[in-house]
Amino acid sequence: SLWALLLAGTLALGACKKTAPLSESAIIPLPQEITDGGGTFTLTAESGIKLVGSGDQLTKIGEYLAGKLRPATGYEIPVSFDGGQIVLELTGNDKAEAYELEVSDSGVKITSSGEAGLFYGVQTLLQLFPQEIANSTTQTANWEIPGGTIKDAPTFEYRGSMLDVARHFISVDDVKYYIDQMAIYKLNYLHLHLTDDQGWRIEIKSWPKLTEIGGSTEVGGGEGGFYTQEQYKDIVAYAADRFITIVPEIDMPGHTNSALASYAELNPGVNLPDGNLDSVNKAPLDYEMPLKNPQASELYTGIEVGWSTFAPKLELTYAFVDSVVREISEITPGPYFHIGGDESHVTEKDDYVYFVERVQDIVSKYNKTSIGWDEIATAKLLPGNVAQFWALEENAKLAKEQGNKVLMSPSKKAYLDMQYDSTSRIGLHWAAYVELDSAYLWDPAEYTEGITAENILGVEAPLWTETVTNKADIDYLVFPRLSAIAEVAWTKKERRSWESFSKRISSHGKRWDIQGVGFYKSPKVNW
Ligand code: TNX
Repeated sequence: SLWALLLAGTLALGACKKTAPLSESAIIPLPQEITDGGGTFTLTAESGIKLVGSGDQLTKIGEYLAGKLRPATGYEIPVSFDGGQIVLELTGNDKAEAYELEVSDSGVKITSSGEAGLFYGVQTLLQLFPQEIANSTTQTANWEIPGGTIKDAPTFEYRGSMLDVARHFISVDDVKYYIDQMAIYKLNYLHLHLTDDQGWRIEIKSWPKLTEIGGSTEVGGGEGGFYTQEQYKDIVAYAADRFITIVPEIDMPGHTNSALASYAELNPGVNLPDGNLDSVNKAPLDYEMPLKNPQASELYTGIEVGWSTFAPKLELTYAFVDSVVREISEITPGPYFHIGGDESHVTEKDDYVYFVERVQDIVSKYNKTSIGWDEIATAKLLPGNVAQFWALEENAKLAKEQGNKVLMSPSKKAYLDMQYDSTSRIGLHWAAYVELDSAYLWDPAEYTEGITAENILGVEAPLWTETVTNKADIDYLVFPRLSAIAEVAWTKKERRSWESFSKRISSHGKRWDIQGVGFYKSPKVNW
């Protein structure tokens, strides 16, 4: 009778753990359309993944899914074109991000006309399994998922995040970790802020001192670091396998002290060896170059902004920018090159405009589209170029008036380096304190007056790293806010609610705990 009691108890417990309907699953970002169906699908030791269609990445997507299912289940999960209950069907060969997912007693089917869409279907599927699936060692669990259909597609085409690897250098491994996390939330652009006053983080073969000198320190005086071009290519490829495009940023003409410290001749007021200024100073604006000995600036490890500038009237500046843009463009398959342009407080206004226009031309010569912080909209933008809104609404409007799109990164909502509240152990608060609900409760198309969906390329959440020195710091500031921003970018406004999000995010917290992601346990959520 003791056994009967135990058995009854176990059955009762099992019944309590009944799989919730598909429409109540903790999927983030919330899919656009979910229809509950009868039945459930259970993954077993006999389950496999069947690929249908052809495409370079199809097998990789199947292996990615299997790689996520194998450790916790301990199952073999073969991937083949022959058979399997989990079908990944590629119906075309386009760039579609939309997908459909069907779950029934007999199996799972994900369909898309694009590899990216298929990959997103896989992310959704992974979130349907019990949280134990996040373990790296074998668990005993009932690997059951609810039946029904999901039809999904993103609201905005650009869904990004930024890592400032300049203020504090971030290792290749940590960047890859970040890419893995982004992929879970269907984010598709990673913007790398590769240069700033405190550090130059990308090898430029024709200007080697940039990394030798400019890469040698960071905020607080640590040892800094940089990516070789090979390492950068490795990051690009790792991201591409997760349908994430790298956007490299060289911030200029301000935020350039690390370059100015590396090369004396980039500083305004340099006296050439032959004393002949004409050879470098061919810019059409008149420019009184004070004659003095070439002098590089000092390396900088503080966190003030807005005090450095390239010399916009010095022709050598453009030869330099040309080399940098050329070398980076050659190893960047994505369409965008970020030219910075923020907080150039010591650059003369006319010079600033002239500089931004010439740099846009250089970028377009190398077949890239420029993105710049919103200040670049004070210059004449080339068609297709993008202004990244972070502070000034009038700049967003200038971009719109020129027929250019805006990338939405309002600092009061999307800045991952803002403290959650006054007690947060790291972070800044010049824009706002950004609690999780605040990061969630806004809509890109309604945030700035006059800037509507048709003017918006997408959303990006930047992580500035003045106060961020390691992975634990990244985890703490980024999660759970990045998940909130991802949903703001993906899910249409009418479907979003804080009440629903705050429930779903708690289930993601359990997975983060399993995986050792040191997220911020916001008091707004019942974790
Ligand atoms: C402003 S946002 C900056 C960065 C700082 C950030 C800190 C922007 C375009 N410029 O240089 O790191 O504030 O929150």
